[in-house]
Amino acid sequence: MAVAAALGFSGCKSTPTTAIVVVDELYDFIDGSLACKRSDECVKNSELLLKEAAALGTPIFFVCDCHPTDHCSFVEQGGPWPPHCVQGTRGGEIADELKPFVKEDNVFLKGTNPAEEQYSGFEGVSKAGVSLNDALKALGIKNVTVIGIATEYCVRNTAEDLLKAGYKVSIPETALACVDEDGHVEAIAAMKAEGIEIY
Ligand code: VGL
Ligand code: ZN
Repeated sequence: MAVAAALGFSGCKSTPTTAIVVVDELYDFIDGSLACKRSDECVKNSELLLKEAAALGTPIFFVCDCHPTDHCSFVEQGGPWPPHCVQGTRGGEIADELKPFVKEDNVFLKGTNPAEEQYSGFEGVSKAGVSLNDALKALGIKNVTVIGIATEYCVRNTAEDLLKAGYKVSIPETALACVDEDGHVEAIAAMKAEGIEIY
């Protein structure tokens, strides 16, 4: 920097504009009450991708379903899902393989309000009270790579909200897991048609 300044060079734009958003790679979606298809492959490929991203200095964000015991999406409350990702349980924990990339301020919780279903991580909130969108904006992020679980629900809703907010959104298909294979195929086609890059 000092050398560059002495040469009258104001510096190149080295701010990264790409971030990775990891959606719900949590034990209930991997091997728990809502175990998803392709989850082993998803976690394995996510780990590889995050290693590469970390080496490049690409910011990594985690979105985590985090429900109270009486969440409205649970069958007992009239919702469609078995209890899952209950606050403080193993089912709500991020996969061990991805834990090395978890930091104090890069985890964004959603679904914490018992009365509200929240598939999208777009408005997930960190411990410090920052929303995912605000964290991305603060870093000047323009491109977001979305990976995780489940393709048809939280991945799709998060990706679509990011797209609507003006981000360029890309999804590597091998780092996804789904509730249902047909639902996965349908969601992939719909996202592609909307302008999300699937690769
Ligand atoms: C999800 C069902 C219920 C998801 C979350 O992460 O896709 N699916 N809660
Ligand atoms: Zn949920």
